[in-house]
Amino acid sequence: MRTMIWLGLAGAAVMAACNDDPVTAPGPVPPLATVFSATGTIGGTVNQFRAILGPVNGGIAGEQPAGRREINWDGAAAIPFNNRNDFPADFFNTTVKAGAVFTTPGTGFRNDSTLFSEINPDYAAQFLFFTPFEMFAPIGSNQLDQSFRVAGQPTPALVRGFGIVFSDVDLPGKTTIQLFAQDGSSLGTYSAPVRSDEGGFSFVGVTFADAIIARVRITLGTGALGAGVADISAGGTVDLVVLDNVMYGEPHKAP
Ligand SMILES: [Ca+2]
Ligand SMILES: [Ca+2]
Ligand SMILES: [Ca+2]
Repeated sequence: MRTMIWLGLAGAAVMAACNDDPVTAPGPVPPLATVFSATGTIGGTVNQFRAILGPVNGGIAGEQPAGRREINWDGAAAIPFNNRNDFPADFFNTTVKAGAVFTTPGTGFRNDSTLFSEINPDYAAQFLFFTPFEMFAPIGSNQLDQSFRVAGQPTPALVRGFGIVFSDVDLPGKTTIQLFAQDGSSLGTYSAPVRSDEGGFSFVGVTFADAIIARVRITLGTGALGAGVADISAGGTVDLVVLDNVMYGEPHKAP
């Protein structure tokens, strides 16, 4: 297991001031991010991240005082929508009340139990579920956004941490989560490390002291899944990446 935890100022490009700069008042101090990152045997880091967010609240409707929500994509309620390209974007706030809604510039979402082999048979040799047997990906794009709601309600919400398990990160710096505050400002972009073993899992998670994350932009490698699209490790030109468990702090109503 390779685990890395570091503290950083969210979204801050730290620059030394030139000596001849005019003296200016210091700007607002960006919030301090704690970043968790692992590849290979990631379970220890994932459990550490889960523990920091707190016990899982499952699909309990309404705002809970503390704890986390976690989507593993494996529940029976998703079965009617599995292995199709029209998985409902609000499923995890309406059917399962977990406070998560998704958007994508692509054409839809897929909750898949076949390692995406029904899209392309070679994908079964690339991807692996972290929790059996379903994983998730957008269709027609390698990008999706997750935003937060008070569980089961349309009310926008904020979370204090967000982490995600990826499968088959082949290129450095291309699979990322970018966190955004309620005012749309960036709280930083954080990369998942390249896969280091047969399992091929990568984890990145970020926490703040307070619930300040309104939206997360998830970028999966460098290309979208497709029948004629091979992964870069299988003779293709793009790095294909899919996601499994998504974990985040309890969504609290935005002020
Ligand atoms: Ca799963
Ligand atoms: Ca690969
Ligand atoms: Ca890949």
